[in-house]
Amino acid sequence: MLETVTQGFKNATDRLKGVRELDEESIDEALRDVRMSLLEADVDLKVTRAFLERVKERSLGEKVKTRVKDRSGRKLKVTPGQHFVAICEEELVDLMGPVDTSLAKDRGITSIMLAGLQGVGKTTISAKLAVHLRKQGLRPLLVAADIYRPAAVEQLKTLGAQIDVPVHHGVEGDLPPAICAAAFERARREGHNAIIYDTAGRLAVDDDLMVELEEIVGRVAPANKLLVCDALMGRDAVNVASAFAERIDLDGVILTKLDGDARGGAALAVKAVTGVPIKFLGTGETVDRLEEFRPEGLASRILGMGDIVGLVKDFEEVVDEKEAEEDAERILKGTFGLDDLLKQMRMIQKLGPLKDVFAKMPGIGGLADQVDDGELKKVEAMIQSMTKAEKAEPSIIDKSRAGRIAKGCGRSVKDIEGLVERFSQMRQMMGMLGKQGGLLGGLGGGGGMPGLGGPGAMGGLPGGMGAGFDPMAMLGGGGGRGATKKRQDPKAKKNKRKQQRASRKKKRKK
Ligand SMILES: Nc1nc2c(ncn2[C@@H]2O[C@H](COP(=O)(O)OP(=O)(O)OP(=O)(O)O)[C@@H](O)[C@H]2O)c(=O)[nH]1
Ligand SMILES: [Mg+2]
Repeated sequence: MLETVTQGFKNATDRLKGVRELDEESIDEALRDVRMSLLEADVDLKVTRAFLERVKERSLGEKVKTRVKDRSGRKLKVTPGQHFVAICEEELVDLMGPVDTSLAKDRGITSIMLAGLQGVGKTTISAKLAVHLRKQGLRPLLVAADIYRPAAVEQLKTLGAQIDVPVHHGVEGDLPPAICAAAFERARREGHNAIIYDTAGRLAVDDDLMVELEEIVGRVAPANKLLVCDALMGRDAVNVASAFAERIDLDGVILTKLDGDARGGAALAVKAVTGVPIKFLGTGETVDRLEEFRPEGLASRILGMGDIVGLVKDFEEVVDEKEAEEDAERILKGTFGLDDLLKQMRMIQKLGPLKDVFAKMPGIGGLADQVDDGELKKVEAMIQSMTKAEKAEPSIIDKSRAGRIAKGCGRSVKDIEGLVERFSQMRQMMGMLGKQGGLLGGLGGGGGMPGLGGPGAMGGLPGGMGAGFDPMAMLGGGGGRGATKKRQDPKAKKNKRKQQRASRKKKRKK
Protein backbone atom coordinates (compact mmCIF):
# COMPACT_ATOMS: atom_id res chain seq x y z
CA MET A 1 0.00 0.00 0.00
CA LEU A 2 1.29 3.40 -0.98
CA GLU A 3 4.74 2.01 -1.65
CA THR A 4 5.41 4.61 -4.32
CA VAL A 5 4.92 7.46 -1.90
CA THR A 6 6.94 5.73 0.78
CA GLN A 7 9.80 5.34 -1.67
CA GLY A 8 9.57 9.02 -2.60
CA PHE A 9 9.92 10.09 1.01
CA LYS A 10 12.75 7.66 1.49
CA ASN A 11 14.64 9.06 -1.47
CA ALA A 12 14.07 12.55 -0.16
CA THR A 13 15.42 11.78 3.28
CA ASP A 14 18.35 9.91 1.80
CA ARG A 15 19.22 13.06 -0.07
CA LEU A 16 19.20 15.01 3.14
CA LYS A 17 21.37 12.54 5.01
CA GLY A 18 24.62 14.44 4.87
CA VAL A 19 23.05 17.88 4.78
CA ARG A 20 23.95 20.19 7.66
CA GLU A 21 21.22 22.68 7.18
CA LEU A 22 17.87 22.73 5.44
CA ASP A 23 18.41 25.43 2.85
CA GLU A 24 16.20 26.16 -0.11
CA GLU A 25 18.31 24.15 -2.51
CA SER A 26 18.40 20.98 -0.44
CA ILE A 27 14.70 21.21 0.35
CA ASP A 28 13.79 21.73 -3.28
CA GLU A 29 15.79 18.71 -4.24
CA ALA A 30 14.21 16.55 -1.56
CA LEU A 31 10.75 17.77 -2.45
CA ARG A 32 11.27 16.89 -6.07
CA ASP A 33 11.38 13.21 -5.07
CA VAL A 34 8.29 13.60 -2.95
CA ARG A 35 6.46 15.41 -5.71
CA MET A 36 7.24 12.77 -8.26
CA SER A 37 6.07 9.98 -6.02
CA LEU A 38 2.87 11.77 -5.07
CA LEU A 39 1.96 12.34 -8.69
CA GLU A 40 2.91 8.82 -9.57
CA ALA A 41 0.66 7.62 -6.75
CA ASP A 42 -2.12 9.53 -8.47
CA VAL A 43 -2.55 12.13 -5.80
CA ASP A 44 -4.50 15.10 -7.08
CA LEU A 45 -2.29 17.79 -8.59
CA LYS A 46 -3.71 20.66 -6.57
CA VAL A 47 -3.48 18.73 -3.35
CA THR A 48 0.11 17.77 -4.13
CA ARG A 49 1.09 21.33 -4.87
CA ALA A 50 -0.43 22.67 -1.69
CA PHE A 51 1.19 19.95 0.38
CA LEU A 52 4.64 20.59 -1.03
CA GLU A 53 4.30 24.30 -0.50
CA ARG A 54 3.43 23.88 3.14
CA VAL A 55 6.29 21.48 3.76
CA LYS A 56 8.73 23.81 2.05
CA GLU A 57 7.53 26.85 3.91
CA ARG A 58 7.84 25.11 7.24
CA SER A 59 11.18 23.50 6.46
CA LEU A 60 12.62 26.89 5.63
CA GLY A 61 10.88 28.82 8.31
CA GLU A 62 11.42 26.68 11.35
CA LYS A 63 14.56 26.81 13.33
CA VAL A 64 15.89 23.28 13.32
CA LYS A 65 16.24 21.98 16.81
CA THR A 66 19.23 19.73 16.78
CA ARG A 67 18.62 18.37 20.24
CA VAL A 68 15.26 17.38 21.58
CA LYS A 69 14.21 15.51 24.64
CA ASP A 70 12.15 12.40 24.27
CA ARG A 71 9.40 11.38 26.65
CA SER A 72 11.77 9.86 29.15
CA GLY A 73 13.88 13.00 29.23
CA ARG A 74 16.70 11.46 27.26
CA LYS A 75 18.35 13.92 24.92
CA LEU A 76 18.35 12.96 21.29
CA LYS A 77 20.15 14.47 18.38
CA VAL A 78 18.01 15.35 15.43
CA THR A 79 19.41 15.76 11.97
CA PRO A 80 17.96 18.17 9.42
CA GLY A 81 16.76 15.11 7.52
CA GLN A 82 14.82 13.88 10.52
CA HIS A 83 13.40 17.30 11.08
CA PHE A 84 12.21 17.29 7.48
CA VAL A 85 10.54 13.90 8.00
CA ALA A 86 8.85 15.21 11.11
CA ILE A 87 7.42 18.14 9.17
CA CYS A 88 6.27 15.85 6.39
CA GLU A 89 4.58 13.60 8.90
CA GLU A 90 2.71 16.43 10.54
CA GLU A 91 1.62 17.78 7.20
CA LEU A 92 0.49 14.35 6.03
CA VAL A 93 -1.54 13.95 9.19
CA ASP A 94 -3.02 17.37 8.60
CA LEU A 95 -3.83 16.49 5.03
CA MET A 96 -5.59 13.26 5.89
CA GLY A 97 -6.91 14.08 9.36
CA PRO A 98 -8.52 14.78 11.71
CA VAL A 99 -9.43 11.58 13.50
CA ASP A 100 -13.14 11.12 13.64
CA THR A 101 -14.26 7.53 13.50
CA SER A 102 -17.43 8.21 15.42
CA LEU A 103 -20.76 7.23 13.94
CA ALA A 104 -23.80 9.35 14.65
CA LYS A 105 -27.12 8.11 16.03
CA ASP A 106 -30.58 9.27 15.15
CA ARG A 107 -33.70 8.27 17.02
CA GLY A 108 -31.57 5.79 18.95
CA ILE A 109 -30.32 4.05 15.85
CA THR A 110 -26.86 4.22 14.33
CA SER A 111 -27.92 4.45 10.71
CA ILE A 112 -25.43 4.33 7.86
CA MET A 113 -25.96 4.77 4.14
CA LEU A 114 -23.13 3.62 1.90
CA ALA A 115 -22.78 5.18 -1.52
CA GLY A 116 -20.19 4.97 -4.25
CA LEU A 117 -19.34 3.79 -7.71
CA GLN A 118 -19.70 0.22 -8.87
CA GLY A 119 -17.37 -2.35 -7.41
CA VAL A 120 -15.62 -0.12 -4.90
CA GLY A 121 -16.55 -2.44 -2.03
CA LYS A 122 -19.82 -1.09 -0.63
CA THR A 123 -21.37 -4.48 0.01
CA THR A 124 -18.19 -5.81 1.55
CA ILE A 125 -17.90 -2.76 3.79
CA SER A 126 -21.54 -3.17 4.85
CA ALA A 127 -20.72 -6.56 6.30
CA LYS A 128 -17.48 -5.31 7.84
CA LEU A 129 -19.30 -2.43 9.52
CA ALA A 130 -21.96 -4.79 10.83
CA VAL A 131 -19.24 -6.87 12.48
CA HIS A 132 -17.58 -3.72 13.80
CA LEU A 133 -20.80 -2.36 15.29
CA ARG A 134 -21.67 -5.67 16.85
CA LYS A 135 -18.27 -5.73 18.54
CA GLN A 136 -19.34 -2.45 20.14
CA GLY A 137 -22.44 -4.09 21.48
CA LEU A 138 -24.95 -2.97 18.86
CA ARG A 139 -27.52 -5.12 17.03
CA PRO A 140 -27.17 -4.32 13.34
CA LEU A 141 -29.57 -4.89 10.47
CA LEU A 142 -28.27 -4.96 6.89
CA VAL A 143 -30.39 -3.59 4.07
CA ALA A 144 -30.08 -4.72 0.46
CA ALA A 145 -30.95 -1.52 -1.36
CA ASP A 146 -29.31 -2.54 -4.62
CA ILE A 147 -32.01 -4.00 -6.85
CA TYR A 148 -30.24 -3.45 -10.14
CA ARG A 149 -27.32 -5.84 -10.17
CA PRO A 150 -28.80 -9.33 -10.48
CA ALA A 151 -26.83 -11.05 -7.73
CA ALA A 152 -26.57 -8.08 -5.38
CA VAL A 153 -29.24 -9.16 -2.91
CA GLU A 154 -27.90 -12.70 -2.82
CA GLN A 155 -24.40 -11.38 -2.18
CA LEU A 156 -25.50 -9.44 0.88
CA LYS A 157 -27.62 -12.34 2.10
CA THR A 158 -24.63 -14.66 1.88
CA LEU A 159 -22.45 -12.22 3.77
CA GLY A 160 -25.19 -11.71 6.36
CA ALA A 161 -25.51 -15.44 6.91
CA GLN A 162 -21.76 -15.72 7.24
CA ILE A 163 -21.55 -13.13 10.00
CA ASP A 164 -24.94 -13.96 11.46
CA VAL A 165 -26.55 -10.58 10.87
CA PRO A 166 -30.08 -10.36 9.43
CA VAL A 167 -30.52 -8.87 5.97
CA HIS A 168 -33.60 -6.94 4.97
CA HIS A 169 -34.61 -6.97 1.31
CA GLY A 170 -37.63 -6.02 -0.73
CA VAL A 171 -39.85 -8.05 -3.03
CA GLU A 172 -40.08 -7.76 -6.79
CA GLY A 173 -41.13 -4.25 -7.77
CA ASP A 174 -40.04 -2.52 -4.57
CA LEU A 175 -37.84 0.48 -5.14
CA PRO A 176 -34.80 1.24 -2.97
CA PRO A 177 -36.25 4.25 -1.08
CA ALA A 178 -39.28 2.16 -0.06
CA ILE A 179 -37.09 -0.82 0.84
CA CYS A 180 -34.99 1.41 3.09
CA ALA A 181 -38.04 2.92 4.75
CA ALA A 182 -39.50 -0.51 5.43
CA ALA A 183 -36.15 -1.68 6.77
CA PHE A 184 -36.00 1.24 9.17
CA GLU A 185 -39.45 0.37 10.51
CA ARG A 186 -38.37 -3.22 10.91
CA ALA A 187 -35.25 -2.15 12.78
CA ARG A 188 -37.36 -0.21 15.27
CA ARG A 189 -39.84 -3.03 15.60
CA GLU A 190 -37.24 -5.72 16.14
CA GLY A 191 -34.95 -3.73 18.36
CA HIS A 192 -32.03 -3.24 16.01
CA ASN A 193 -30.05 -0.20 17.11
CA ALA A 194 -27.86 -0.10 14.00
CA ILE A 195 -28.87 -0.21 10.34
CA ILE A 196 -26.69 -0.24 7.25
CA TYR A 197 -28.10 0.60 3.82
CA ASP A 198 -26.08 -0.97 1.02
CA THR A 199 -26.97 1.01 -2.10
CA ALA A 200 -26.38 0.31 -5.78
CA GLY A 201 -23.23 1.34 -7.59
CA ARG A 202 -22.99 2.75 -11.09
CA LEU A 203 -20.20 2.85 -13.57
CA ALA A 204 -20.08 6.60 -13.66
CA VAL A 205 -21.72 9.20 -11.56
CA ASP A 206 -25.11 9.35 -13.22
CA ASP A 207 -28.15 11.34 -12.41
CA ASP A 208 -30.47 8.40 -11.74
CA LEU A 209 -28.17 7.14 -9.02
CA MET A 210 -27.96 10.56 -7.43
CA VAL A 211 -31.69 11.07 -7.48
CA GLU A 212 -32.21 7.68 -5.91
CA LEU A 213 -29.71 8.45 -3.16
CA GLU A 214 -31.43 11.77 -2.52
CA GLU A 215 -34.73 9.94 -2.23
CA ILE A 216 -33.31 7.46 0.26
CA VAL A 217 -31.92 10.33 2.28
CA GLY A 218 -35.34 11.98 2.11
CA ARG A 219 -37.12 8.86 3.33
CA VAL A 220 -34.89 7.55 6.10
CA ALA A 221 -32.46 10.40 6.84
CA PRO A 222 -29.42 8.21 7.59
CA ALA A 223 -27.35 9.70 10.38
CA ASN A 224 -24.17 8.75 8.54
CA LYS A 225 -23.94 9.20 4.79
CA LEU A 226 -20.64 7.65 3.86
CA LEU A 227 -18.94 7.65 0.50
CA VAL A 228 -16.99 4.51 -0.34
CA CYS A 229 -13.94 5.02 -2.57
CA ASP A 230 -11.36 2.48 -3.47
CA ALA A 231 -7.65 3.14 -3.43
CA LEU A 232 -7.40 2.06 -7.05
CA MET A 233 -9.38 5.05 -8.17
CA GLY A 234 -6.46 7.38 -7.78
CA ARG A 235 -7.09 10.75 -9.27
CA ASP A 236 -10.64 9.84 -10.33
CA ALA A 237 -11.56 9.50 -6.70
CA VAL A 238 -11.31 13.22 -6.42
CA ASN A 239 -13.83 13.88 -9.18
CA VAL A 240 -16.18 11.20 -7.96
CA ALA A 241 -15.98 12.44 -4.41
CA SER A 242 -16.75 16.00 -5.34
CA ALA A 243 -19.64 14.89 -7.56
CA PHE A 244 -21.20 12.97 -4.67
CA ALA A 245 -20.48 15.74 -2.21
CA GLU A 246 -22.37 18.18 -4.42
CA ARG A 247 -25.52 16.14 -4.25
CA ILE A 248 -25.57 14.61 -0.82
CA ASP A 249 -24.37 15.99 2.42
CA LEU A 250 -21.60 13.49 3.13
CA ASP A 251 -20.55 12.76 6.68
CA GLY A 252 -17.49 10.74 5.93
CA VAL A 253 -15.48 8.63 3.53
CA ILE A 254 -14.44 5.00 3.63
CA LEU A 255 -11.40 3.94 1.65
CA THR A 256 -11.21 0.35 0.52
CA LYS A 257 -8.67 -1.93 -1.11
CA LEU A 258 -5.76 -0.31 0.61
CA ASP A 259 -4.18 -3.74 0.64
CA GLY A 260 -4.09 -4.06 -3.10
CA ASP A 261 -2.66 -0.97 -4.64
CA ALA A 262 0.81 0.43 -4.66
CA ARG A 263 -0.37 3.92 -5.53
CA GLY A 264 -3.33 4.65 -3.31
CA GLY A 265 -3.32 8.35 -4.03
CA ALA A 266 -6.98 8.66 -3.13
CA ALA A 267 -6.10 8.14 0.51
CA LEU A 268 -4.08 11.31 0.52
CA ALA A 269 -6.38 13.58 -1.37
CA VAL A 270 -9.93 12.57 -0.60
CA LYS A 271 -10.20 14.38 2.71
CA ALA A 272 -8.79 17.56 1.24
CA VAL A 273 -11.29 17.42 -1.60
CA THR A 274 -14.46 16.46 0.24
CA GLY A 275 -13.75 18.19 3.51
CA VAL A 276 -15.25 15.28 5.40
CA PRO A 277 -13.22 12.88 7.52
CA ILE A 278 -12.03 9.46 6.43
CA LYS A 279 -13.70 7.10 8.86
CA PHE A 280 -12.56 3.61 8.00
CA LEU A 281 -10.13 1.69 5.85
CA GLY A 282 -10.86 -1.60 4.16
CA THR A 283 -7.71 -3.63 3.89
CA GLY A 284 -8.81 -6.97 2.49
CA GLU A 285 -11.62 -9.05 1.14
CA THR A 286 -12.59 -10.81 4.35
CA VAL A 287 -14.98 -9.26 6.86
CA ASP A 288 -12.37 -8.78 9.55
CA ARG A 289 -10.23 -6.48 7.45
CA LEU A 290 -11.57 -3.16 8.62
CA GLU A 291 -9.59 -0.51 10.41
CA GLU A 292 -10.66 2.70 12.03
CA PHE A 293 -8.81 5.43 10.22
CA ARG A 294 -6.00 7.14 12.08
CA PRO A 295 -4.04 9.64 10.01
CA GLU A 296 -0.99 9.19 12.23
CA GLY A 297 -0.95 5.52 11.46
CA LEU A 298 -1.21 5.99 7.75
CA ALA A 299 1.30 8.86 7.76
CA SER A 300 3.83 6.73 9.60
CA ARG A 301 3.26 3.90 7.22
CA ILE A 302 3.73 6.23 4.28
CA LEU A 303 6.94 7.55 5.76
CA GLY A 304 8.11 4.00 6.29
CA MET A 305 8.01 4.11 10.05
CA GLY A 306 5.39 1.50 10.62
CA ASP A 307 2.14 1.79 12.46
CA ILE A 308 2.87 0.85 16.02
CA VAL A 309 -0.44 1.98 17.44
CA GLY A 310 -2.40 -0.01 14.90
CA LEU A 311 -0.30 -3.03 15.60
CA VAL A 312 -0.85 -2.72 19.30
CA LYS A 313 -4.58 -2.45 18.80
CA ASP A 314 -4.60 -5.64 16.75
CA PHE A 315 -2.37 -7.23 19.29
CA GLU A 316 -4.57 -6.37 22.22
CA GLU A 317 -7.35 -8.32 20.63
CA VAL A 318 -5.46 -11.60 20.53
CA VAL A 319 -3.25 -11.39 23.55
CA ASP A 320 -3.51 -12.12 27.23
CA GLU A 321 -2.11 -8.93 28.60
CA LYS A 322 -0.54 -10.20 31.80
CA GLU A 323 1.11 -13.09 30.10
CA ALA A 324 2.35 -10.79 27.38
CA GLU A 325 3.88 -8.48 29.90
CA GLU A 326 5.79 -11.31 31.48
CA ASP A 327 6.94 -12.47 28.09
CA ALA A 328 8.06 -8.99 27.21
CA GLU A 329 10.07 -8.76 30.38
CA ARG A 330 11.85 -12.00 29.66
CA ILE A 331 12.53 -10.90 26.12
CA LEU A 332 13.97 -7.65 27.33
CA LYS A 333 16.22 -9.44 29.76
CA GLY A 334 17.45 -11.64 26.95
CA THR A 335 16.34 -14.74 28.83
CA PHE A 336 13.81 -16.18 26.46
CA GLY A 337 13.91 -19.44 24.60
CA LEU A 338 12.73 -20.81 21.32
CA ASP A 339 9.53 -21.92 23.04
CA ASP A 340 8.79 -18.26 23.72
CA LEU A 341 9.56 -17.48 20.13
CA LEU A 342 7.12 -20.13 19.01
CA LYS A 343 4.43 -18.65 21.20
CA GLN A 344 5.08 -15.21 19.75
CA MET A 345 4.96 -16.56 16.25
CA ARG A 346 1.61 -18.18 16.86
CA MET A 347 0.28 -14.96 18.23
CA ILE A 348 1.50 -13.08 15.21
CA GLN A 349 -0.22 -15.55 12.97
CA LYS A 350 -3.45 -14.81 14.80
CA LEU A 351 -3.06 -11.17 13.82
CA GLY A 352 -3.64 -12.01 10.19
CA PRO A 353 -1.46 -12.62 7.17
CA LEU A 354 2.19 -11.85 7.89
CA LYS A 355 2.22 -9.41 5.05
CA ASP A 356 -0.28 -7.16 6.81
CA VAL A 357 1.48 -7.43 10.13
CA PHE A 358 4.80 -6.53 8.61
CA ALA A 359 3.37 -3.59 6.79
CA LYS A 360 2.69 -2.05 10.16
CA MET A 361 6.03 -2.73 11.75
CA PRO A 362 8.43 0.16 11.98
CA GLY A 363 11.43 -0.05 9.76
CA ILE A 364 10.46 -3.24 8.04
CA GLY A 365 7.17 -2.35 6.44
CA GLY A 366 8.91 -2.40 3.12
CA LEU A 367 9.67 -6.07 3.54
CA ALA A 368 5.99 -6.92 3.74
CA ASP A 369 5.96 -8.24 0.22
CA GLN A 370 8.79 -10.61 0.87
CA VAL A 371 7.49 -12.53 3.82
CA ASP A 372 5.39 -15.54 3.42
CA ASP A 373 3.51 -17.52 5.98
CA GLY A 374 5.05 -20.74 4.69
CA GLU A 375 8.47 -19.70 6.03
CA LEU A 376 7.00 -19.23 9.42
CA LYS A 377 5.57 -22.71 9.27
CA LYS A 378 9.03 -24.12 8.52
CA VAL A 379 10.51 -22.38 11.53
CA GLU A 380 7.63 -23.65 13.59
CA ALA A 381 8.28 -27.23 12.47
CA MET A 382 11.95 -26.95 13.39
CA ILE A 383 11.21 -25.67 16.87
CA GLN A 384 8.63 -28.36 17.41
CA SER A 385 11.18 -31.07 16.76
CA MET A 386 13.34 -29.88 19.64
CA THR A 387 13.27 -31.17 23.18
CA LYS A 388 12.08 -28.97 25.98
CA ALA A 389 15.61 -28.31 27.14
CA GLU A 390 16.70 -27.37 23.65
CA LYS A 391 13.86 -24.94 23.23
CA ALA A 392 14.61 -23.28 26.51
CA GLU A 393 18.32 -23.03 25.86
CA PRO A 394 19.11 -23.46 22.17
CA SER A 395 22.83 -22.99 22.71
CA ILE A 396 23.03 -26.64 23.84
CA ILE A 397 22.18 -27.71 20.31
CA ASP A 398 25.35 -29.27 18.95
CA LYS A 399 25.93 -31.08 15.66
CA SER A 400 24.38 -34.33 16.82
CA ARG A 401 21.33 -32.67 18.32
CA ALA A 402 20.94 -30.59 15.18
CA GLY A 403 21.09 -33.78 13.15
CA ARG A 404 18.29 -35.34 15.18
CA ILE A 405 16.12 -32.22 14.96
CA ALA A 406 16.73 -31.95 11.23
CA LYS A 407 15.48 -35.48 10.74
CA GLY A 408 12.44 -34.82 12.86
CA CYS A 409 11.24 -31.91 10.78
CA GLY A 410 12.60 -32.78 7.39
CA ARG A 411 14.99 -29.82 7.13
CA SER A 412 18.75 -29.80 6.78
CA VAL A 413 21.25 -29.55 9.64
CA LYS A 414 22.30 -26.23 8.17
CA ASP A 415 18.74 -24.92 8.52
CA ILE A 416 18.71 -25.86 12.18
CA GLU A 417 22.08 -24.30 12.85
CA GLY A 418 21.06 -21.19 11.00
CA LEU A 419 17.93 -20.83 13.08
CA VAL A 420 19.83 -21.28 16.33
CA GLU A 421 22.45 -18.77 15.30
CA ARG A 422 19.96 -16.13 14.24
CA PHE A 423 17.99 -16.72 17.36
CA SER A 424 21.03 -16.24 19.58
CA GLN A 425 21.87 -13.00 17.83
CA MET A 426 18.36 -11.75 18.20
CA ARG A 427 18.24 -12.68 21.86
CA GLN A 428 21.47 -10.90 22.51
CA MET A 429 20.24 -7.82 20.74
CA MET A 430 16.94 -7.85 22.57
CA GLY A 431 18.73 -8.11 25.88
CA MET A 432 20.91 -5.22 24.95
CA LEU A 433 18.01 -3.10 23.84
CA GLY A 434 16.16 -3.98 26.99
CA LYS A 435 18.96 -2.58 29.10
CA GLN A 436 19.07 0.45 26.98
CA GLY A 437 15.37 1.14 26.87
CA GLY A 438 15.34 2.56 23.37
CA LEU A 439 13.62 -0.25 21.61
CA LEU A 440 12.10 1.60 18.77
CA GLY A 441 15.36 3.28 18.09
CA GLY A 442 16.74 -0.15 17.46
CA LEU A 443 14.01 -1.22 15.16
CA GLY A 444 13.36 2.01 13.42
CA GLY A 445 16.39 1.85 11.20
CA GLY A 446 17.21 5.18 9.70
CA GLY A 447 13.85 6.73 10.49
CA GLY A 448 14.53 7.74 14.03
CA MET A 449 11.60 10.06 14.69
CA PRO A 450 12.31 12.04 17.80
CA GLY A 451 8.97 11.45 19.46
CA LEU A 452 9.11 7.77 18.85
CA GLY A 453 12.47 7.10 20.31
CA GLY A 454 11.99 6.57 23.98
CA PRO A 455 10.75 3.85 26.20
CA GLY A 456 7.75 6.03 26.90
CA ALA A 457 6.47 5.19 23.47
CA MET A 458 6.89 1.53 24.19
CA GLY A 459 5.35 1.65 27.60
CA GLY A 460 1.89 1.02 26.33
CA LEU A 461 2.83 -1.98 24.30
CA PRO A 462 1.35 -5.03 25.85
CA GLY A 463 3.54 -7.69 24.57
CA GLY A 464 6.43 -9.30 22.92
CA MET A 465 5.55 -7.66 19.68
CA GLY A 466 6.21 -4.36 21.30
CA ALA A 467 9.40 -5.69 22.67
CA GLY A 468 10.68 -5.80 19.17
CA PHE A 469 10.20 -9.40 18.31
CA ASP A 470 11.62 -9.77 14.88
CA PRO A 471 10.37 -12.81 13.00
CA MET A 472 12.14 -11.62 9.89
CA ALA A 473 15.47 -12.24 11.50
CA MET A 474 14.32 -15.76 12.19
CA LEU A 475 13.42 -16.28 8.61
CA GLY A 476 16.92 -15.40 7.62
CA GLY A 477 15.76 -12.50 5.53
CA GLY A 478 16.19 -8.96 6.68
CA GLY A 479 18.41 -9.60 9.67
CA GLY A 480 21.26 -7.33 10.49
CA ARG A 481 19.32 -4.16 11.00
CA GLY A 482 21.78 -2.82 13.43
CA ALA A 483 21.29 -1.59 16.92
CA THR A 484 20.21 1.92 17.61
CA LYS A 485 22.21 4.85 16.41
CA LYS A 486 21.31 6.82 19.44
CA ARG A 487 23.53 7.11 22.42
CA GLN A 488 24.53 3.83 23.86
CA ASP A 489 26.16 2.88 27.08
CA PRO A 490 29.67 1.46 26.76
CA LYS A 491 28.50 -2.06 27.34
CA ALA A 492 25.98 -1.79 24.56
CA LYS A 493 28.69 -0.46 22.31
CA LYS A 494 30.88 -3.36 23.19
CA ASN A 495 28.07 -5.76 22.49
CA LYS A 496 27.42 -4.13 19.21
CA ARG A 497 31.03 -4.40 18.17
CA LYS A 498 31.01 -8.02 19.19
CA GLN A 499 27.96 -8.59 17.09
CA GLN A 500 29.46 -6.81 14.13
CA ARG A 501 32.56 -8.96 14.40
CA ALA A 502 30.40 -12.05 14.50
CA SER A 503 28.44 -11.05 11.45
CA ARG A 504 31.61 -10.19 9.54
CA LYS A 505 32.96 -13.58 10.42
CA LYS A 506 29.78 -15.17 9.21
CA LYS A 507 30.00 -13.32 5.93
CA ARG A 508 33.56 -14.47 5.40
CA LYS A 509 32.49 -18.03 5.99
CA LYS A 510 29.95 -17.74 3.21
N1 LIG B 1 -8.44 -6.58 -1.88
C1 LIG B 1 -9.59 -6.07 -1.48
N2 LIG B 1 -10.71 -6.38 -2.14
C2 LIG B 1 -11.86 -5.85 -1.72
C3 LIG B 1 -11.92 -4.97 -0.60
N3 LIG B 1 -13.21 -4.60 -0.44
C4 LIG B 1 -13.90 -5.22 -1.40
N4 LIG B 1 -13.12 -5.98 -2.19
C5 LIG B 1 -13.48 -6.79 -3.37
O1 LIG B 1 -13.95 -5.94 -4.39
C6 LIG B 1 -14.99 -6.57 -5.13
C7 LIG B 1 -16.24 -5.72 -5.14
O2 LIG B 1 -16.73 -5.62 -3.82
P1 LIG B 1 -18.24 -5.30 -3.48
O3 LIG B 1 -18.36 -5.19 -2.01
O4 LIG B 1 -19.15 -6.26 -4.16
O5 LIG B 1 -18.39 -3.87 -4.15
P2 LIG B 1 -19.71 -3.00 -4.34
O6 LIG B 1 -19.30 -1.59 -4.24
O7 LIG B 1 -20.77 -3.47 -3.44
O8 LIG B 1 -20.07 -3.37 -5.84
P3 LIG B 1 -21.46 -3.05 -6.59
O9 LIG B 1 -22.54 -3.42 -5.64
O10 LIG B 1 -21.42 -3.91 -7.80
O11 LIG B 1 -21.44 -1.62 -6.92
C8 LIG B 1 -15.20 -7.91 -4.47
O12 LIG B 1 -14.51 -8.89 -5.18
C9 LIG B 1 -14.60 -7.74 -3.08
O13 LIG B 1 -14.16 -8.95 -2.54
C10 LIG B 1 -10.69 -4.64 0.09
O14 LIG B 1 -10.62 -3.88 1.06
N5 LIG B 1 -9.57 -5.23 -0.40
MG1 LIG C 1 -22.74 -4.02 -3.83
